[in-house]
Amino acid sequence: MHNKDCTCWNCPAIDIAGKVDFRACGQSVQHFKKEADSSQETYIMAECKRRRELGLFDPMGITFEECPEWVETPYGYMLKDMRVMILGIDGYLGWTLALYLGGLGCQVSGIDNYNRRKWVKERGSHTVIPIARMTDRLRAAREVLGIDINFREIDILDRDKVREFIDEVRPEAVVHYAECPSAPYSMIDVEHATYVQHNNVIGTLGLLFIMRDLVPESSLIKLGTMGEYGTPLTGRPLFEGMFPADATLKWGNREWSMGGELTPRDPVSFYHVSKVQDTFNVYEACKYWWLRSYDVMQGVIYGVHTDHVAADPRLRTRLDLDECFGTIINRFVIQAVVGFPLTLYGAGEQVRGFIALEDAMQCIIRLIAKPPEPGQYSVVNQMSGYFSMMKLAETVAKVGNEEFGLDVKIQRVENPRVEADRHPFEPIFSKLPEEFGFVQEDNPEKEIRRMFKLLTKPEIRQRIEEKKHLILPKVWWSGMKKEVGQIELVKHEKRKAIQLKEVSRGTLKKKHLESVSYTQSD
Ligand code: USQ
Repeated sequence: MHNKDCTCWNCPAIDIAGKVDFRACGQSVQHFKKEADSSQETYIMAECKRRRELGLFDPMGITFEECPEWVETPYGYMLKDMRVMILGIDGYLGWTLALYLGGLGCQVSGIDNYNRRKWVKERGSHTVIPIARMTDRLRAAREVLGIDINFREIDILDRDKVREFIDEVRPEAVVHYAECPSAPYSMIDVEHATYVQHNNVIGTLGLLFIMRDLVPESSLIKLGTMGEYGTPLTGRPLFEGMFPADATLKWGNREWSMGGELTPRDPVSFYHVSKVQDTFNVYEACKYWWLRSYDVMQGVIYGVHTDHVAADPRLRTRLDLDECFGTIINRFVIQAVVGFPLTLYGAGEQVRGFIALEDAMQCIIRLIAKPPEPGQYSVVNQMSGYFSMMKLAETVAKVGNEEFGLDVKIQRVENPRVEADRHPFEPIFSKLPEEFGFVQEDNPEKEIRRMFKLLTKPEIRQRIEEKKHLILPKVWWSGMKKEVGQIELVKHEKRKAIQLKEVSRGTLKKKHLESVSYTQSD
């Protein structure tokens, strides 16, 4: 169990009492650990809200393994009937996570204002997998899975209502998905850019104050994005939020340690900028108020499957095809189903980190199971592999052609975004497997196959046909408004040549090369 040695110090069920120097919080919690039982200057005692009979005790004295309130699950020890609140519970990830957590015996609550449904409707689109209304979702969760979800229709910007609900539920972990997730949506015009930044940044900032006042001991699992880092052309590794202890900065003939400092961010849209702003706000809140947070830099998600959402049609999670809310692998499979040539933007050699829906759920649950220490702000890069867009298109085409009898073509279209489409990429994503026991269970090919099975059903194919005209992008980062034009249909031989070029390019870092050759044979 990855969290067996955690102690009450990590547990959201304790109240901290004692003489604490709140100025020395954040990264320096080690200091208190050392001093806990010796110094007269600083000491901390704990009181357990679940086991009042213990009185005041040393928070480092009882481990999760020893505590009867922490029970074994496949994801580590978890607090019995843990109260987890999901902000944005009606979305692609929120709904899926609610069922997953409910299945583990957590008391799940959540808020949503149905904005995701509204944004997609505003773009003239719909989810290609039909989803039920919230009342029907909740009823189905109860009837089919025996899960009771405490839902409230609330906008994250309505701070009074959020405060009231958090006060009522007193969540022990808060998962924050209540943001607009779309880069293209934020680039439509000034109204959309300001709307996305206001919704995301102010929503999160308000939440931080509410958590400070009501539940400072709860962990905040905050959804960030790998896109915060951008794709530095220097090839510098994308560390997990902060520089490792042995990183140094050299300038002239001087040298400094960079260990523990936030790494540079280079976002790629106004949406991504909102996530960077969140990073700083959450980081500061942990520093000022001893809040505890995992900031999750998530790669691009793909897939539709977990056992829970597949248990009944009313439990399905959404899947979008439009340029704003459909993400690449999902869009490619959707395109393939209706014979639309897969849309590679630009050269198609961009590389991004990816993670399957089910694996992403596993990661979040493992993070909930191992809460950060008071004041701890920690970043995890949540992805399970990285691939070029061309490689992904090839994989979708291969599975579609060979296993589903389709005729899948690939096209290169003008790239409406401002992004490097040839670049080195060396993400570090070792914390989740090494510190939280994450084991990858899914991969693009497996999930693509599963998606084809579902999406080739006549009623879903029909829903895709109805919105096919929304596949080609019209939102340009430059502000131009026109549908992108085709550059070329990519012939099979050319696809092969591009991949070979990828592996032979001398400027790429060794690790990147390994990844490319790995994905070729995958
Ligand atoms: N792309 C294509 N063809 C398409 C769609 C996209 O070539 O039809 C390319 C884009 O140019 C981009 C890459 O695929 O280089 C990824 O695009 P995407 O639309 O799948 O994802 P993105 O806009 O990066 O945003 C998505 C989620 C966002 C999350 C982000 C993680 O919408 O919420 O933060 O993935 S990351 O990309 O790591 O920043």
